[in-house]
Amino acid sequence: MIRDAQTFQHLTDAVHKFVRERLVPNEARLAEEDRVPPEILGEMRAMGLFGLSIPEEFGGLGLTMEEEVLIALEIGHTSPAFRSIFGTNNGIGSQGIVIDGTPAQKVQWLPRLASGELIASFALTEANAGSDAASIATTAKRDGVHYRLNGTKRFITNAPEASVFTLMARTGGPGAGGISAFIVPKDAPGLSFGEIDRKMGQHGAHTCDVILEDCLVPAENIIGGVEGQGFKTAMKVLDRGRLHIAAVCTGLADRLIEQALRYALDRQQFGKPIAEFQLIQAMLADSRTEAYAARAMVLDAARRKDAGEMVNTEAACCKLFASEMVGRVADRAVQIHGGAGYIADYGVERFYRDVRLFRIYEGTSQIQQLIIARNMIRDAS
Ligand code: COS
Repeated sequence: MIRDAQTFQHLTDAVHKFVRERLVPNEARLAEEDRVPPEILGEMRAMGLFGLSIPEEFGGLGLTMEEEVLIALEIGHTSPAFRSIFGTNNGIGSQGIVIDGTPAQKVQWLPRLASGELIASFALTEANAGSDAASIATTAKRDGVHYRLNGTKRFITNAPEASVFTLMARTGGPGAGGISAFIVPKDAPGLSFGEIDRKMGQHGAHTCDVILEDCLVPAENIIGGVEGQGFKTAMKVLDRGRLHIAAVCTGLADRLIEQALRYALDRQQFGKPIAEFQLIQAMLADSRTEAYAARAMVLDAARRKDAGEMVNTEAACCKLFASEMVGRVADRAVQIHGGAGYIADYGVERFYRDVRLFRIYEGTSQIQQLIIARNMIRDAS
């Protein structure tokens, strides 16, 4: 099927409406109950949100990177924990299979990920391998028709809900070249979970440890069918993921600006709306400018990716700028709300806590800086 502009516009309009009519009114409930309401999960599945980036031949919508970014800008308008539950199916949880999987792996896993029947998760991080991803200690040793995995993965998004993991483990020597990526079903013998982590924000999205004790995974589940390619798979997946996160940050910044502006227009002090005071206007204008810049960056990087360019630097620039930007925007939104910004009822403080994670996961701001500068130096020499 060739998707035309009209079909995509229809999807964008539907997501826009869904976010405002179904997700925004349930934001407080999501945080309080610490879970995505089950009926909303069903609606997300029906809309195809779990398969946005999975190719059409495997039942997904097969969006281009630019289209995916446009949808992420819409989704960004609400609590990030709503996106989290289907974000891994479109991003880090499925893309290893989409990009590097064998034809048989694609047929076996992608249709059920696209429909949302299965929830995907990405397991790279460990207690002693966060930013330094190439130093993971989890091992995978060939044992007949299986690999035997041992180790513990930490802070794994959606792990408690996940049915299947893209999981990096060491099959060879030290460093990036010794790492392989595996498709690990949650019911693989020897796999168990730690307690759900108690987090600062993004309540409703869950992380926990994934523990592998002589965990047996069929040998055919090694992504791409070859050992030693797992680190590269993870890095490619993260390039896409970082663009996605940057778009979500930008959508959320727009939401917070809208909310802060509305408050500034309503709130009267010294006999007039505070929006008429230039110091408030400066905060609104700075937020608007920075969100506009982030939008332009992420759309440009997405178009480059669609054109076949390697966007390692651009993805890092987008993730760095947009995640830091939404932190400043959320801070100003709290400030414009004054005392009300610190009170839970207004919801701004919840976003202030939620956005803090964007500067950390899928590579900290410092790792993005490192990637950008390293690539600059490489290109100059
Ligand atoms: N696409 C394709 N290949 C890539 C790549 C990319 N984006 N980035 C690196 N590679 C390749 C390199 O080309 C290299 O291949 P060769 O050995 O054939 O030359 C190999 O992968 C190793 O790369 P590199 O030498 O850059 O590895 P480093 O250990 O130096 O990587 C960084 C350092 C910081 C880039 C990496 O550890 C990283 O991204 N860390 C952050 C991890 C992260 O985001 N964690 C969040 C977990 S998910 S919530």
